Amino acid sequence: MGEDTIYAGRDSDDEPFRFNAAVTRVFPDMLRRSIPGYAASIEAIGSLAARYVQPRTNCYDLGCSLGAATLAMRQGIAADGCHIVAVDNAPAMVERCRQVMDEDDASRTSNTSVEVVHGDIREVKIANASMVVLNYTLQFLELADRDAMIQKILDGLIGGGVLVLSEKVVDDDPWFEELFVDLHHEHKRRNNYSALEISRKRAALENVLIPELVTDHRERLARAGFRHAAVWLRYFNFVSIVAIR
Ligand code: GEK
Repeated sequence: MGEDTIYAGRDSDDEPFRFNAAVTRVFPDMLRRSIPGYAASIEAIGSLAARYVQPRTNCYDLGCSLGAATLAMRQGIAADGCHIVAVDNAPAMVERCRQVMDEDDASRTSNTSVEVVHGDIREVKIANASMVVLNYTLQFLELADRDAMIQKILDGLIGGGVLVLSEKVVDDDPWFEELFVDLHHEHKRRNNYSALEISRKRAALENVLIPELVTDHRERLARAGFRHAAVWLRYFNFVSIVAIR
C-alpha cells in the first residue's frame, strides 16, 4: 500500500474523483490522512459488533472498500454462526478486499464467514441482519436514493439490530461551516497534503460526495422507523451516528 500523491501531480486536473486502481493502491493512507475520526469509527464498529451482533444473523458492510469495517466486525463478533456480506461497486476495491479477506482467513480461525460482493449497495438484498455499516458511503449516493437505502436497511434489520452511519456533513450555521472546513483543511495540511492537493481533491469531489445536515440524517432515520439514533462521534465536519431498530 502506497502514499497518497494522487492530487500532487499535474495529471489529475479537472477529473471528477473515482474509486479506481490508483485510488485503491493508496486508499488506507488516503482515509487515515483525510477523514478526521476514521480510526475511531473503525474501533467503535468492533465494539458495537461485540454488543449487538446476534447468533446466526447477517452483517453488512456497505461500500466496504478494502474491508476495514468488515475486519473490525469479524474481530468484534462474539456470537456464533454469523455471516458478513461486504459490498462495493468499484472492481479494484473488490479485488483487493478479497485478497485482504483471504489473508485474514489464513491468519486466524473465525466463526464468522465473509463474502465480498461486487455490486451496487442499492441492489443488494438485506435480510436477517443484526448489524449494518455505512461507513462514509451514503454520501456517494444521489440524494434521491438515500431514503430508499435507509428504509431497505431498516426493513432488513431484526429488532434490536444496529446501523452505524458515518458521513461528512455540512453545518446549518454558515459561520461554523466555514470554521469546520478550515479546520479540516488544516488537519490535512498537518497530514502533509499541500494546499494544491487539498483544493484539487475538493474540486474533484464536487457533485460526487454530497454532504447533508445532521438533522437530515436524523429525520431520515426516524422516518424509516429507527427507534433510537444518536451522534456518538463528531470531529469537525465528520460524524458517526448509531441507530437501533
Ligand atoms: C471503510 N467503508 O474503510 N454501491 C457500492 N459501493 C459504492 C457505491 C454504490 N452505489 N457508491 C460508492 N461506493 C469504508 C470506506 S469509501 C469512503 C468507504 C471514502 C463505494 C466506493 O467504491 C468506495 O469504496 C466506498 O463506497 C466509499 O470504512 O472514500 O470517503
